[in-house]
Amino acid sequence: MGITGAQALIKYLEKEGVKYVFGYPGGAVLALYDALLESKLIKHVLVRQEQAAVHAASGYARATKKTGICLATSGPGATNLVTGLATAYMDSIPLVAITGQVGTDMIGTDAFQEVDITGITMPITKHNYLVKDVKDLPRIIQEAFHIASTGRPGPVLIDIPKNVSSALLEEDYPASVELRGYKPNYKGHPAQIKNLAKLIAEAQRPVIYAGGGVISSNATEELRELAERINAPVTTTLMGIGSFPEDHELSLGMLGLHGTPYANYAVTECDLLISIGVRFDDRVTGAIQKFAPQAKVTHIDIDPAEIGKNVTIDLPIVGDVALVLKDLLKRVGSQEHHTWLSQIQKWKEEHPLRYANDDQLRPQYIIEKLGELTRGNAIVTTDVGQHQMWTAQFYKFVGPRSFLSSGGLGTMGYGLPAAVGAQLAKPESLVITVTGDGSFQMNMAELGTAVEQKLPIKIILFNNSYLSLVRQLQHYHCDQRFSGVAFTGNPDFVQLAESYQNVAGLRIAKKEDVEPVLQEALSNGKLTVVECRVSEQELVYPVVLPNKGLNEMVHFPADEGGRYE
Ligand SMILES: Cc1ncc(C[n+]2csc(CCOP(=O)(O)OP(=O)(O)O)c2C)c(N)n1
Repeated sequence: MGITGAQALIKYLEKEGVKYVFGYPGGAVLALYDALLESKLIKHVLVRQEQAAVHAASGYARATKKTGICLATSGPGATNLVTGLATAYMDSIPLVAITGQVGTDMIGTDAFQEVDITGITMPITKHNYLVKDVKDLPRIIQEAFHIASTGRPGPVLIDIPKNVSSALLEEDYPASVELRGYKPNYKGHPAQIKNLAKLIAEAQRPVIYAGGGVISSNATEELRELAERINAPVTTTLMGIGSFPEDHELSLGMLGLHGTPYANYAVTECDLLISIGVRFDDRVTGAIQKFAPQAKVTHIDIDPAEIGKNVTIDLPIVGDVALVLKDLLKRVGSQEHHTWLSQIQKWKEEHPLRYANDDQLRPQYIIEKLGELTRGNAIVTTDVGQHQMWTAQFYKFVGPRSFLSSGGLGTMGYGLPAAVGAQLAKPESLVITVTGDGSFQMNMAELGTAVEQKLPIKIILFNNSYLSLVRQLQHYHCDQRFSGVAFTGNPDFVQLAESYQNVAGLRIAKKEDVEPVLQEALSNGKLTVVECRVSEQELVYPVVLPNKGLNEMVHFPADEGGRYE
């Protein structure tokens, strides 16, 4: 006699080294939850809404490089995963999502809680499966883990009908994965690598443009070695933050829409752009015809579909970033670029990242202090909005997997559940969420999950009672007609925090509070919400407006103290 599909699933998850399953139960997954009770190796984390289960699994994966797992019931449970799956897909995060489905004989009948989740998630998963026969389950689970974590990582969904979970199974886990038609190319073409080395040797004004691919391939050491060897400045995308230490003299910080002025100038003026694990997102390029106009553009990426997608590439290399950089390092010698680096230094001095550093409470100042107090030794998750951009600009990240944010989809509600996943993955680490009052209210119920799991996450909440990044867009694009962006019904967030057991609620209302309150929050060992009362009138600078090139950015208007009403 065999075991049930549900028991087999749990056994194989154990075999894959799964420690946490983030989930929410329902009728279609009763057997899976029942089998989960027997596991000594896997802990179930009950979230408050399925979207948070995917985000938590994603936070876990981003903090560790391991595949994150989430579990939901059929129908509404499954559809609640959609935003999280799209978020993970856009950011290439390895996930396996398991959903329950109505019995195979009921599929297509509009049965209670039936939804075609494989159809719905087709464009937002790397691959998905509907398991029609329990015999296929072992192979499918193994393939799902393989596909999620190899090549360009991504989410994979497995939809398991009720009768499949309860059917008996004799099959065992296959010894190895056999997937025809799926063979990621890891080793870059030697001739192309040689050509890149030649372009590097000839370049006078090189810039390295590093993205999330550097982090997902664990290539930060190689990146640093390359930058130092060829004496080239490094700018990162939002997803690439942490791939290169921002306290390094070759660091240009982030480029693009809200990037640093010096990164935007350097990319516009460079003669060689060494793009590594990036996707030439529109937030990075600005007007595409004005992007890196003087440069030979080279691109290293594991995913051939990325090459030439948005920008014409002079020299493509398809392969794993770490392996390609290792090969490249064998071929490039030391270089100096004195003139280029002194030009960059001049830009840094003339156009630093700025904000009104006056006696008002400024969100940028809070982030800067947070960076100083933690010295980059924390995992910081963010939500989406101005606070996210200021965190990217002012925190000064020094290591990989320390900045976890929804880059591609820009998903509000990501920060807290991602922090739950990251803190479970790294119990010894300080985990901080920087959020806005809009984003926080999308998933603040996850405070309950964090309480239950006893996670000492620090939530730095910028409360301006506004959706202020949208307000900023309306400032520029709608002639300051502010529509649908003000909250008048916000709770008292300090009281809200304190309504949970053993959660601290703190408040920062003026500049002098910043250091002492942050210090208290960072050292109290508890789940803590720090509400920072900031102004909705603050704007993120610099900003590249539509159809403009990166060098045409709007700078911080120094004399106006950051206010423009
Ligand atoms: C789920 C979702 N809905 C809508 C948006 C559009 N959006 C982008 S930023 C933003 C405002 C965010 O406000 P808040 O979280 O308070 O952050 P702030 O900009 O004030 O720092 C909105 C509504 C989004 N990114 N995600």
